[in-house]
This record gives sequence, C-alpha cells and structure tokens, in this order.
Amino acid sequence: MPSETAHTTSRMPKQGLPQNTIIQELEAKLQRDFTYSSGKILCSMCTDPHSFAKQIYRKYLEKNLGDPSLFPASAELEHETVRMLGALLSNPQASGGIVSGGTEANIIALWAARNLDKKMCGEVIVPVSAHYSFDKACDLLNLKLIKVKLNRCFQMDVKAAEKAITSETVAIVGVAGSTCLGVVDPIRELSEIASAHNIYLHVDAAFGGFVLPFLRELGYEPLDFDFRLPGVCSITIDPHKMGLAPIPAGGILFRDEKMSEAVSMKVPYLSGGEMNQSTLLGTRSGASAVAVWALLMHLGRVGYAAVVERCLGLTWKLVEGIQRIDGVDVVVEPTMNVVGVKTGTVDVGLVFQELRKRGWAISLFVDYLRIVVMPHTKSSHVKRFLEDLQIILDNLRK
Ligand code: 0PR
Repeated sequence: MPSETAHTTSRMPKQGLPQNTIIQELEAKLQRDFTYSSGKILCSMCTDPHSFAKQIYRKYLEKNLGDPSLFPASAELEHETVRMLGALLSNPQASGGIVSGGTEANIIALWAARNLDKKMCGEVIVPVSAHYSFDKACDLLNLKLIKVKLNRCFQMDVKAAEKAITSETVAIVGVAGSTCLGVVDPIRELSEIASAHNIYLHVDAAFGGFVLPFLRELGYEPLDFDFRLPGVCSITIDPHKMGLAPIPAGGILFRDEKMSEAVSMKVPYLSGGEMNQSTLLGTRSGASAVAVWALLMHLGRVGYAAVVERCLGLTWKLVEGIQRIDGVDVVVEPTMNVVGVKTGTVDVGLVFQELRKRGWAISLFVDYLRIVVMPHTKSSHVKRFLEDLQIILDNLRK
C-alpha cells in the first residue's frame, strides 16, 4: 500500500505526521539537489555558508528587522554591520541595510537615484554585462534601461556610456565583478563622468565586494571601485556570495544618510512610535544581519583575505589547466574567481551538455562557459573537472 508520504505531496495531511517520518521523506525528496560538498557546483556565486554564521543564524531566527521597536538591539547590529561593510569599501560613514540579496540592493539603489532626481521616470545607463536585476528594477520603477556596449576587455565602454547620457538620465551603473566574467568596469572613469554631469553612480559589487578589497594585500593588481571615488553614490555588496553568509544576505550601502532617506517610508503604528524604513521588504530577517555581523567579527580582514587567496589560487590553477587542454581557452584573463571558457571549433553547447551528463553544474553564456571558483571548491574538484573536460573534448573531436 502506498504510504501517505510516498508520492508527490499536493495536500496538507489531515493528521500531522511524526517529525522523523517527515525528515526521512525530505532526505529522499531532496536527493536530487546538487550539494556544494560534492564539488560539482562550479556555476554558483553562493556557497556553503560558514559554520559559525549558520550557528548564529539558527540562534536568532525570530528576529525581525521589519520592527526595530521590538528588536532595537538587532537593528543596532545591522547598523554596525553596514558601517563595517562601509569601512571595507572605504567609507565607515555609509548608511544602508542588510537586505535579501543583490537584486533587492540594486532595486533600492535605482529607487533612491530616481527619487533623488525628483522624477517618476527617467533613464538608467548600464553595461550590457549588467545583471538582470537591473531589468527588473527598471521595470518596477518605470525607468528606461539603456544598455551600452563593452570594450575589448569586456568592460563597460566609457565613451559609449558618456554618449548615452541625456537630460533623462537618473543613474549610471558600473559593475565591479560582472556576473558573466567577473570583470570590473572602469569605475574611476565612470565616477569622473558621473561627477561632471552630476549624475548618480551606483556600483554593483554584489560579487566583487568581498574580493576586490583584498587584492592589494594578496599581491594582485588593485582596482578602484569603491567610495574612495567621489562620484560613487551607492554600492551593492552581497554577504551571501563571497561573504560566506547564509542566504538571504545582500547589502546596499549609500555614501551618506541623505541618499538612503530618498527611499525612506514612515511607519507610524509600531510599538515604539513612528519609525522609518528604507528597505523594500517589510518583515525581514534579523538573523541574516546578526550572522553577517558575527562572521565579519570572527573572520576579520585576515580571514576574508585568506578565503579570497585560496579561491584566486585555485582559479589560476584552473586557468593553467584549461590552457593546457587543446581546443579550449579562457575568454579573458580573470580579474577574480570567475572564469569564462571558450571552446574554439567544438560546439560550446555540446561541451556544456556533456559536462552536465558527468554531473558538473556550470553556466552557459551563449558562446562560452562560466566557472565560479567558490570557497567550497577544492583542488581535487578542479583536477577532476579538467580531466572530464579533456575526455569530453577528445570524444567530441573523434
Ligand atoms: N549583481 C550581480 C553582479 C550578480 O552577479 C547577481 C547574482 C546579482 C546582482 C543579484 O544577486 P541576487 O541573486 O542575490 O539577487 N549573481 C548570480 C548569477 O546570476 C546569482 C546566482 C547565484 C545564480 C547562485 C545561480 C546560482 O546558483 O550568476
């Protein structure tokens, strides 16, 4: 007789089931999911969160930052987290919040830019490499997205960006760690243009925010991208990517409070009296912010630099391995732990399919593959991946 739990669940049971039964069913149902520990996930900008952050997150699950009058201490920890992230990005005075992810952070940034411009519509200039969250943001905010081409180094073409400026422009967006190749746009030049035209500049460092600040001390070429550049008004930096925090944890940082006030809403009825809210969500995870606070304190600058050093070291091992395989090469020398792989004469879609058949989860971007070397990736995983890639190419060329 089929048990109540042996089929696809479409209804809540009338009588609740014992917890053990449910746990067993979940174990069985979730078998199909990829796991970071398998080493097969090479397509994700997220990773297995740090064990200390998981412990803290579980402990403070009930905290709700949507009501700071109930959780004033958690709200203060969120402020401290924002200030710590601000200091990482050369501005300890930054204001903002720990939000649900890069998408919410980018939406909030454009929302602020539009409101500061006192317009209900307008245009936003982004590179074609910008994450699709900007398409969402513009759709929601009644803004027109102007996508400009890239230069030969896959960065936003600054001249094209300047040419795209009109009286309707409310913001320019530069990406510091593109989703597709981990490339950093020329943010210094964008900052100069934005300042000269008095236009809001947002930097999407959702991925790069926890990588770029450490390049100098690790002996890599440092890149300008943060609040040190006077034109930069806001930055997205996601703890749930290279920050090793549990999902959801994104970060939106504004240069100063005046900017975050542009999206501030008064909430009059909370138990502590009138309060302001400057995030898109109402009820939102306090555990996320507390876990990020705890992890920043636990790993410190040295700990995060070590994480980046390991990922970059493995990235270069991967690049060398790819370059040793006949018929494949990297699209561009990586700036951070994101690698584009082109496949020359062999159909990239076929390579992608064959890799998938062998259990590898990678991304396909029209004419190249993308590999993200995250903290869960080990040297042995890179080795196995390269062996499989070699075999696949040999077979496809037969
Ligand atoms: N900005 C940049 C530069 C991004 O790369 C991303 C997401 C976002 C913003 C949006 O962030 P949230 O997804 O937190 O809202 N980049 C990853 C990507 O599209 C997201 C991702 C993560 C996708 C893990 C797949 C995956 O398995 O590749």
